[in-house]
Amino acid sequence: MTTDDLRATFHEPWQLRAAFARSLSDMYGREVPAYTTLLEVSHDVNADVVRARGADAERLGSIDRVTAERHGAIRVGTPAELQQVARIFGAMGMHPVGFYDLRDASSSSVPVISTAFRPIDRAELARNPFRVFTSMLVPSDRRFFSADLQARLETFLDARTLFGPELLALADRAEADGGLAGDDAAEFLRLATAAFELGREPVDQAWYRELEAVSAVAADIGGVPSTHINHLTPRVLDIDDLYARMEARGITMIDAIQGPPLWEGPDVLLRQTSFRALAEPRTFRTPDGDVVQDSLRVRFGEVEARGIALTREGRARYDAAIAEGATPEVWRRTFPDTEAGLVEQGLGWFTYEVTDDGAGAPVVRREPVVYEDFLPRSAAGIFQSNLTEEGSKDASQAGAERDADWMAGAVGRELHDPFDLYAAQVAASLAAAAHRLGVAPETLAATPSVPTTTSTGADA
Ligand code: OOG
Ligand code: NI
Repeated sequence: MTTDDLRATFHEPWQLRAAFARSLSDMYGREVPAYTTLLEVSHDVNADVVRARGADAERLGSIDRVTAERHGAIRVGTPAELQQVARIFGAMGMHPVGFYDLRDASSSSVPVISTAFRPIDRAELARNPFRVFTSMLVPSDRRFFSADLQARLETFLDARTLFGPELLALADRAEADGGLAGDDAAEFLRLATAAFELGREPVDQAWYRELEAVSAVAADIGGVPSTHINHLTPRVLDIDDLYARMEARGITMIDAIQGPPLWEGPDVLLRQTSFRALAEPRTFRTPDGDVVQDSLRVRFGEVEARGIALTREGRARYDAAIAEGATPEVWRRTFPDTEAGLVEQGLGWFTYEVTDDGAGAPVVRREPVVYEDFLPRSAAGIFQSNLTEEGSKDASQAGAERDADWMAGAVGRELHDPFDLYAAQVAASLAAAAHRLGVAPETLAATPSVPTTTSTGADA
């Protein structure tokens, strides 16, 4: 859509979300050229998979959805900053979902807790599933920060402004009015995108290095006066092929693909990998007041393949399998190798749709629900494999207690539970299907092994 088109029309939240994802992608491509290579390779891989597998390739989302699909990652310092982020994403129909504690999930020093902003309704996800993994520093955690460093960090964070008043006012208006008209939408998108550009202001070198000795992630968040997008992740249909093609192009990838192994059964949850953080030029102010050019390696290029969302039971099995080593052998012992098996054992989420068989008879189709969230272990793995320094962490100190309730308070909004969202989506599909068939929803729920396509013989 051109700027002229934007000006002409009212933008609903999903249109703002889709336009923001595109605008961020264009900006990140200019800042990190290797990301553009990643997009090219992703497109090639997806086109090849669609050619080879036909309709089956679109089982977990249409190729249009998958091609446009991105997740971003951002990092902020304080609850006040997180609340502002929530207002900006709220304008785009993105809500906080899930709580991730990365402080313990990683052996290196990652002093953050996180949530993800994303659409929560099925129709909204289908329109554009853009999501942003959002991490917040925990300066009061003594394993990482002394009382003195905490105090200076909080003073620094409280003094900076990441999001200006015009941007926040437009965000609030969009949320209240259910969208923005023409010029306002264009201005909102411009300001929101600019808020996540890499800062050009000189970085206080001594301050940055002091934080970096504790944690490179802490320095990236609290060592600079602005924020930036850390990575923007496209979705691919064959991540093993993508990994090989990137290496063939001479781009160094991290050692592994995080998450489930490559195996013959259904894909579940999430598999992710990334190219290593690249050195980007940054300007520093030295203690003597000189302004010097140096470089930082903090931003990387991640890519992911999404699978079927798992129930709590399925997730417990997943966690156990990952702990065992995530080999194909472990997977064969842990998971059934068909979708029907996942349904029968209550491990995966599936919706039920009634369609017409073409001759007027209703047909129930079972469709897998795509996993829309993240995995703390993979997230920690991605953080960790892109850090050049381990940082320091004093495990003998007690960590600051943080949980989902605390996060909900910090963000100032309801924090949705991902499992509840999947369950509600499935329940809604069952109710609608049962209504169309004139049967009780339990009848369908009790026969979860309906094949992909079943003629029920019932009257519509
Ligand atoms: C976030 C890392 C987590 C993912 O996809 O799991 C993440 C970050 O580096 O800020 O994005
Ligand atoms: Ni990511």
